Order: sequence, then C-alpha cells, then structure tokens
Amino acid sequence: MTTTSTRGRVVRALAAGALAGVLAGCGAGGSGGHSGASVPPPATGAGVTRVTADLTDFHIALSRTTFAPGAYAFVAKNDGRHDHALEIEGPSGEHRTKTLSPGASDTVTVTLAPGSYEVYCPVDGHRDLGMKTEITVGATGAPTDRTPAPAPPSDSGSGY
Ligand SMILES: [Cu+2]
Repeated sequence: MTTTSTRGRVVRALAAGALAGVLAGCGAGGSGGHSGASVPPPATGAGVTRVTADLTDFHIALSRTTFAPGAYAFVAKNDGRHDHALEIEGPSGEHRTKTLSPGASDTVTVTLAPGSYEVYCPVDGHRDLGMKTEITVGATGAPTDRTPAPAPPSDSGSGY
C-alpha cells in the first residue's frame, strides 16, 4: 500500500514537472521574438534605391525590372488575401522579406551585382501560381550587349 501511494505521488510530481516544462517552453518559443527595441531601418540616404513590389493573389508587380548594380531597398506590400513574401535570388544570393499577412509590408535591402535574378513568393506554391518575375542587373553606363558586327554580306561566298 505505502509503495503504491508513494509511486503515485512520484508519478504525479513528474507529470506536473513535465507539464510545467512544456508550458514554459511554449511561452518562451511562442512569444514571437524578443526584439523589443525597434531596429532602425538601414539608412536610405546613401545610394539605396527604393523599389516597390506589390504582392497580390497571385502576382508580383515591381516598380522596375531593369537595374544598375547597386543597393536597393525592395519594399514589399501584401495587397492580396493570402500570406505572401518576396524573395530575390541570384548572383547576390538569396534575400527575402518576412512572410506578410494581408496588408502588411516589409523591406529587404539587397546589393545587386550584374546578372539575372528571380523574384518570387516563397510561400506555399505561389511561385508556380504565377508569383514570380525576373529582373536584370546590367553593368553601369554603357550597354553591355556590344554584339560584334555581323559579317558583311560580301560577295566572297558567291558560290552559287
Ligand atoms: Cu504568395
């Protein structure tokens, strides 16, 4: 008898402890981050160009699609009715905003190197639903496509 009751008490104590641990873990993990102090956005003054990205169901509209190399602040706004986000992937790596609830917005600053980038929504299958577009970052100044002059249609090949 005494053995049973003692074991019962121990089990109950263990259960209570485990429950408390779960609750504590939940509270710590689910509080949504600890960044109480608002982090100031990166200075927009020095050479950072703002680009707006309207996210809708299911389309991404960028305010521009051709870029010179440099720093850009992509301001994504969710104008849709689903959660969306903006990801920019290319030679400069991957950069994305947080996932935005309808009406929310977030900014991601990217320093773009020359090349092609894919811009898409990484949420669920939105990319395949049409939420993707491409941007091209060209070299500064002179156009890059200096195609060699086509061979003049001389009469050298007049075999016929
Ligand atoms: Cu989306």
